[in-house]
Amino acid sequence: FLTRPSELGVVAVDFSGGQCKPGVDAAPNALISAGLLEQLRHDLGYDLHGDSDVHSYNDFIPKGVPDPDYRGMKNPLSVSAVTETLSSRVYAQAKQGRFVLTLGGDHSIAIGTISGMAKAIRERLAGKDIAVVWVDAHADINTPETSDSGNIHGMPVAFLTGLAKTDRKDIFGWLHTDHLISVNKLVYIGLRDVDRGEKQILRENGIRAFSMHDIDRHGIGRVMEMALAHIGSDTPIHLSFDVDALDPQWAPSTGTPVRGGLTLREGDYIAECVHETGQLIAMDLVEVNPSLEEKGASETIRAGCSLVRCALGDTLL
Ligand code: B3U
Ligand code: MN
Ligand code: MN
Repeated sequence: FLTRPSELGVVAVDFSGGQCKPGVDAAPNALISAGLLEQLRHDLGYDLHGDSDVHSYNDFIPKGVPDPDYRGMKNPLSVSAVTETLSSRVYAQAKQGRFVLTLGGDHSIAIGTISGMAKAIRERLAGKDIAVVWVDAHADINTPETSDSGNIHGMPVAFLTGLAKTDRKDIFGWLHTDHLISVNKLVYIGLRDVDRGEKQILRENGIRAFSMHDIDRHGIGRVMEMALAHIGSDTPIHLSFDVDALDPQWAPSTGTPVRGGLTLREGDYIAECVHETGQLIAMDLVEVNPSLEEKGASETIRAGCSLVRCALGDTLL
């Protein structure tokens, strides 16, 4: 599905407006300073395009206008404006046949990355849909109405699937059908903190989800077989990896850590398996927040670098 498989479009998104804790905007620089891009270039042989350092996505937040809550959503104008710009940047990279690697930022940015990929692949491959593997402790599928927090990083999947819509052009009204994904091509892995309303949405839409319970029962090997079988071998895959899917033992520096998560090896294994399909076209790494649990920040950054390397084809032998 990639016409230039050794070319990487890097998108570094220093944005934190999808949730309330500052610091997650510093992650792209922290990951790059830790040597991530150099590892991809030197050890894995990728040609890098796009962002080699971070230019501020906060520049796209509308200036001098208030950004009041809308249907309970916090910072709706800002998140919409930033993800709209991000969507067109990801689209531009993907149109050139490159793999797109996005370093977040909070998980609201997936509204931009996945919509941009969905549109580019539809145009390049005669209307083909993309699949999404969403690795996370949370389902991030609240609608504005089911959300208790109002944080948009808990809602991206609802907007991307069309389950949530608004009638405001400036609040996600830029999302068109060619930006959206099908609930049938969405698979979750690692869930363990899902809100009541979200459970109902998952059930009503028959969305395939592997919780930590499923991983305990079947093992990560069998879960990956089932997850990839659900997607099928003819569909390009976008991997959206929230670092909080990992247990806080491995990734403590994140906004909403939940105990009982994936080991680092299980996370790496997920990324390796998706890489091995040859179907992977994009990856997001989100929710690394170096300013939280500062003693664990370097460990969390190292875990993030490892996940990205595995998704991009690093092997143990
Ligand atoms: N489901 C909750 C909590 C949450 C979602 N994503 C994260 N936390 N990281 C919410 O706010 O929607
Ligand atoms: Mn998330
Ligand atoms: Mn999460």
